[in-house]
Order: sequence, then C-alpha cells, then structure tokens
Amino acid sequence: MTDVVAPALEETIERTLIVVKPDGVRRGLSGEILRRVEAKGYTLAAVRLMDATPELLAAHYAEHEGKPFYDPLVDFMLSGPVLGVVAEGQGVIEGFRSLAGATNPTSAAPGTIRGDLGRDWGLRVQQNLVHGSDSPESAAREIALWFPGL
Ligand code: IDP
Ligand code: MG
Repeated sequence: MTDVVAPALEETIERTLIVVKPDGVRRGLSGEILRRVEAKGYTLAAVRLMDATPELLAAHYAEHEGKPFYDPLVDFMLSGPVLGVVAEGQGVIEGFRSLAGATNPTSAAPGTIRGDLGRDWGLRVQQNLVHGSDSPESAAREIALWFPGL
C-alpha cells in the first residue's frame, strides 16, 4: 500500500556536509564535483563559497586534534576559499563518501572524485579535494557548524 511505503521512504532522506577543499576550488573543480553530486541524483540544499576560520576548523576537525597531520591540515584548509555544500537525498551520507573515494587520492579507486582528480598526498601535502560527513551524527554536527540556522 503506497500510503505505508511512502512515509518509510521519506524517513530515509538525509543531509550531509560536503566541503570542496581549497585545492578543488583553486583548480576550478567545484563545478565538476557538484556535477557528480547532482548526476547521482542528490539535491543541493545550500552552496556557499567561504573562507574557513581557525575556530571553525578546530571544531570541525576536533577528532583529529593532536594527530601528526592536524596542523598541516588546518593550514591547508586556510590556504584559500572553500565551497561549503549541503546535499540531500536517500543515503546521501554513505553515497557521497562513495563518490569521494578513499582518503588517500593515490589509492582512491578510479571513478571516484579523489581517484579521478586527486594525486598528492603526505603528512604536509594532503590535497584530497573534498570532505564528506561520515555518519548522521557527524552530518548534523557539521551542518550546524558550517551553516548555522539551516
Ligand atoms: P576523510 O576525509 O576521508 O573522512 P579523515 O580520516 O577524517 O578522512 O581525515 C580528515 C582529513 O585529514 C583527510 O581528508 C585529509 O585531508 C587529512 N588526513 C587524514 N589522514 C591523513 C594522513 O595520514 N596524512 C595527511 N593527511 C591526512
Ligand atoms: Mg573524516
């Protein structure tokens, strides 16, 4: 019965935070990355070019504080404008992680954003083009940080 199925499907609509990192914006790949998100069938709920701040990044990357790549990561994220994006759709949190590919672009599978478009990696060189929330809890926390009031 459709009146039973439809609400169940609606409940699975999720939102995720995507950030096109400074390397993606600098290389003119924002459109290509958004194209892949939209081509997959997800909807853009918010898109904003912005400069991250040390305070925002400290909150966003709190789980990584103290790791060897943390300081260079924050420096990198402050190296130019980023594109903040909220995308929505059924399974978008897992789905965007799948579109993004593995964290290290050298080993990310071809067909993924990082695998097709990324290359450089290391403790100080860590340009992997995109961030995507990794769970519903992270998505809610990160959307509130990057798009307060959305
Ligand atoms: P994710 O972005 O695939 O979720 P996380 O482990 O959450 O990966 O790490 C956050 C970000 O920190 C990565 O996207 C990458 O920019 C950077 N990073 C993580 N691990 C390393 C590393 O071993 N070397 C350099 N940078 C790293
Ligand atoms: Mg992560």
